[in-house]
Amino acid sequence: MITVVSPKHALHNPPHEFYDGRLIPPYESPARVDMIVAAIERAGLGPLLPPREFGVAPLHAVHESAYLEYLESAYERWVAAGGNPAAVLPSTLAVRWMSQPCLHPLVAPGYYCFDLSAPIAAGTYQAARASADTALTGAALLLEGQPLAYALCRPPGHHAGTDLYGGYCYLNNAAIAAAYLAAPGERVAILDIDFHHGNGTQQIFYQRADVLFVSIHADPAREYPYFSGYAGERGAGAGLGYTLNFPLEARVDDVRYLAVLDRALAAIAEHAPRFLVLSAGFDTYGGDPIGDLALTSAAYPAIGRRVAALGLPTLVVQEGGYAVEALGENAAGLLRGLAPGA
Ligand code: Q9C
Ligand code: ZN
Repeated sequence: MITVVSPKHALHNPPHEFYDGRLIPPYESPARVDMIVAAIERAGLGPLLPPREFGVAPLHAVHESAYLEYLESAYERWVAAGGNPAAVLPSTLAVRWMSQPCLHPLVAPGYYCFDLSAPIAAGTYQAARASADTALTGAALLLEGQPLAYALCRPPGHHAGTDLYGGYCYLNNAAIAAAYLAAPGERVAILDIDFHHGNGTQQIFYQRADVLFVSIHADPAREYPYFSGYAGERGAGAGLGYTLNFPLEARVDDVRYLAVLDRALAAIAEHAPRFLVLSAGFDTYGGDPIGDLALTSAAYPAIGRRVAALGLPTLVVQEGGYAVEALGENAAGLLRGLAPGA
């Protein structure tokens, strides 16, 4: 199995996030990638390669041009206008009927983000571009015939929508890869097993029938992202029926989780996709500091074996997971379960 990972992830290192009225140290840290890389090397799971460069064209297939232009220059413009050089974090958010696109450099962030957990620091855009290239390289490997690739993306992506960032996510790596794989008219499925609902990925493909989006996550009635991820969200227009949400109650254990996973996998098999993109978060782990599910490390190889039984070329895209000490073991466990012959 090939892992794709870029050293540029470390360029994204904001000093804080804002949560419940407090500036706190970020849960989403560079150490996460280091732990996963070390575990992959320890387990002998195959080579680690740097990403290729794909330019901006595949980003435009998913994100709006004005949004991409904003992200590219947001930090420099913020600092030049007198914003805190530590990171971009807006004070005023564009919500519902107050959503005119005011592009003043200290204000535009509030038009393009939906929460305060995703500061833009000096290296954030470069890291986000490398993260998208990491997912695209994994997609290219599948197109070249690899049965399995792991895109060790950081920052993560599944909360980023066509023109919104938030939830530690700026560019939607999994969506960019899925759109790239779907481009030649192929059907693709995305299975999102991060603890949090993949609201950005859902929004990007909500009206499309060629890309099935299936997500298993904490019930948004009690957990982030709160305003999206309910079972009644099923797609719209041509995409009606091609979004499937499985909200979970608190403290779900391995047995219960795997039973829900089997239902999600049955829906994917019915779609008969050419490729599977697995948005993989490990914040479902019982020890995760921001999750409330109760999976053990043994769940991840079991999840991997079940997903592998679909028999689909699979791109694993790294999303969340904040129990840093266990993150390497959990990620390596999923990959071991997925790898052919495991
Ligand atoms: N106490 C991903 O896992 N804040 N993003 C939650 C919980 C935002 C998670 C605070 C969580 C975003 C990729
Ligand atoms: Zn998450």
